[in-house]
Amino acid sequence: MDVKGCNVLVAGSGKSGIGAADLLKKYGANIMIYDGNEKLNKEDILNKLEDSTDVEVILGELSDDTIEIVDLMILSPGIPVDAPFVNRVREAATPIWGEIELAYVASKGKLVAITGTNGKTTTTALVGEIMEAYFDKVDVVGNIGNPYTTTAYDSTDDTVTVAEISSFQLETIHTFHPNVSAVLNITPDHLNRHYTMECYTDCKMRIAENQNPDEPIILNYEDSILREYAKKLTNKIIWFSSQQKVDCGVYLDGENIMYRDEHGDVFVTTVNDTTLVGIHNTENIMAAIAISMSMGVPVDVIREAVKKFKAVPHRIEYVKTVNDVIYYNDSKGTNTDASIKAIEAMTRPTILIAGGYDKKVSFDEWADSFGEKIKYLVLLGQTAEQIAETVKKKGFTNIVFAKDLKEVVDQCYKLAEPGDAVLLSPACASWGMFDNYEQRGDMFKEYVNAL
Ligand code: UMA
Repeated sequence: MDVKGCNVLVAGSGKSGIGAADLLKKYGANIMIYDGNEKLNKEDILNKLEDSTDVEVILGELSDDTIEIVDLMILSPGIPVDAPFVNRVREAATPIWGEIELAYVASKGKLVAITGTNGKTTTTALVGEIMEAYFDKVDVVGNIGNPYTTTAYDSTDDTVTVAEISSFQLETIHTFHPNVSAVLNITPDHLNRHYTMECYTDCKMRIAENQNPDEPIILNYEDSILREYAKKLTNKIIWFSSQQKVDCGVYLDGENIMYRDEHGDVFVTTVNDTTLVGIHNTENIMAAIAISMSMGVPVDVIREAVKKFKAVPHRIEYVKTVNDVIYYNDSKGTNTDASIKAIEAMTRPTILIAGGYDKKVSFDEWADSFGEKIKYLVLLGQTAEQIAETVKKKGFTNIVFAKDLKEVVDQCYKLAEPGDAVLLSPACASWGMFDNYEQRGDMFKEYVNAL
């Protein structure tokens, strides 16, 4: 990568920005880190860098003088591509790359990229473990919380990189080219950023735009949006389906997960040989199998790795049982579809905790999934009122409001009776009240463990 002596503006000083700046430094670029949050401390940002020599930090407003000297801007995923300062950089005809584009350009070896509205973290973690069981050098990166830029420099021709990729990250790719890609599902999410489902879908499908026709894209046959979109793809499609046999790909035959290609059908594993629960997790496993088979991993290695794999934290995670009430942390249920899956996985009368950052989505379908299972709804955050109005229209009135997560847990403790479950599955992002969903989930677990 030839950026020596170039003036590179790294926008965003979160994980991605720091990863990008560290990487660029190794290639000899002149680095300016810009963050719109003027309350941040410049020293704190510099201290996060491996080498902060000659790195400039700019907070708050970005001047025209700075924009004029910038040769390349690296954008963090959380910054909208139509933010005013981004438009100003674009108008100056300065190239804009996302953090994953930068990492891709700098990296070597093979790349597996996984996207989808839900299940991407579980699937990425599982694929990572399968790859680690077979290949010598594996990096698991991306939206999962480990920026791709932190591993790119040390990658070699033998490295296998498994990347969880969000729609935000796909907006700013150019040459990003996975050897194997996967789109697990597409349901409404992040519509405040992408505006329409069409734009959101187009953005997700960019994951495969640079792939050659013989390189596989793994798709969920039961997702109507994906099945429709597949008609216009020129890629090699490998399907997975929890409902029917597919001509080429992974399917469920009773409890058996099978793989089929032109050579015939192969038994891979059974749904009983895993600790993951719910049909959505069976789909994640099937996607991971399709990806791993495409990467040439033998079936017995896949079977063993699936068996050993444990659920990722914050995804329908068991926390504690208090007075025969089971508390579950599903803080990663940051959209309605993920939360519906958690509700479906509950087998007891449930007190549901929901609400958070407003992504401008409807809560109708989510409220319809309550059935008789949800006893009480405890609400917090920006969307609390909107959610209350939606569920009231459907005749659900057992609603309690709380000002913070501590009060939420106290309310649940009072409301719950032996035999109930308490489920934190907010159907909303955590932003605004928490740094991220991990912090929200960790705080919830802390309060529950103190009961
Ligand atoms: N910022 C601005 N201007 C803006 C917006 C943000 O300057 O308009 C600054 C903020 O002040 C902050 C910095 O940008 O200092 C944060 O950057 P960021 O939001 O891109 O966050 P990172 O720490 O770099 O984390 C990002 C991903 N975050 C988002 O996409 C919002 C992380 O995904 C990811 O793990 C990480 O890169 C490593 O790749 C989190 C996420 O919530 C888990 N993802 C969404 C999701 O899963 O639904 C997409």
